[in-house]
Amino acid sequence: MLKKVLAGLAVGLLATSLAACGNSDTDTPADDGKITLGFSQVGAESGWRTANTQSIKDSAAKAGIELKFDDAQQKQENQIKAIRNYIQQQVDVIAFSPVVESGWDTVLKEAKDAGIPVILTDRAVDSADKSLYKTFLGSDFVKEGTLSGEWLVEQYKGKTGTVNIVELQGTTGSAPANDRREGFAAAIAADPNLKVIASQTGDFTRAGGKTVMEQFLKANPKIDVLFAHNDDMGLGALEAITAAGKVPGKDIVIITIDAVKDGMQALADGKFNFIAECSPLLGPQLMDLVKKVHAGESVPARIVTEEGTFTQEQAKAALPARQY
Ligand code: GYE
Repeated sequence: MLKKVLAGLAVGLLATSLAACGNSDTDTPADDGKITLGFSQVGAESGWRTANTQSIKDSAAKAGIELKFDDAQQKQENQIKAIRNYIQQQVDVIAFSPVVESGWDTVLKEAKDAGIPVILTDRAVDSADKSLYKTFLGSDFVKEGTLSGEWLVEQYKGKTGTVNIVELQGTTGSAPANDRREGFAAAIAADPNLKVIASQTGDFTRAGGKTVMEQFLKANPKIDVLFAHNDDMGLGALEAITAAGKVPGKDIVIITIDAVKDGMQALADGKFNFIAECSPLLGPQLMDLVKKVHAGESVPARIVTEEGTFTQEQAKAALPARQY
């Protein structure tokens, strides 16, 4: 470790001359025998993301993997920059959670040409060339949307009259926003009374959820249901709903996705009505995959996270043991 720090210092001081001589053996990431993983995280936009970052950091330490971590602040350009840095530093493996689905082919090709395997975690890319990454570990977002929609259909079974739904979408162009929207829309199509009357992005943040919900409430006198693509936007929306003199969970039925602690608390308190779970605890599986791809072993092309759903009663029961 000390050797690495000193090597790092020397590299810093002599950056120009070293660059001229090419790579020095003393600063290659693998010189202490550890696998080096470069990880580019989306940002810190939600409770889910905080738990995901913690899981990745904890499990890297536990697995003895040297982690280089970068927070892209929800910007694709920052992620591309981080990935290019990891390529230049010749890390052993690169993993990242792509903020949006499109626009990754060039940088992924650069990693491939440099012989560095790439693992996608949490979110997918839409690259047609599947050889650009080794595997994708994460949730089935379409299913989360479907389960949310199916629950709603069940609630309004046998009832008459139009049900006005507003939707708080996740980050525009992100896999979870695209897929959750799609799954939900397909499920509620089973009941023609269920109508999405407004749908807009709140960027997966509490602040976004609050602002957009305020606009929804102003523009629509009758809102029966809110479908928020994550807990945080739902939590932000609670403030707007209360401020508008309505009772969340009663006047407006609220469905969210994630099941982080604050969301589960709102569900147990009767402010939310249903949550489709999305697990952020991807770290341990990711580290296993990192070891395998580094060793040249083959891994499944897609690994789907296991998750369930929660009603208010189930949230009350699960809350005391909830880790995040
Ligand atoms: O649902 C949301 C976060 O990509 C699954 O990103 C993740 C989503 C999660 O900001 O809370």
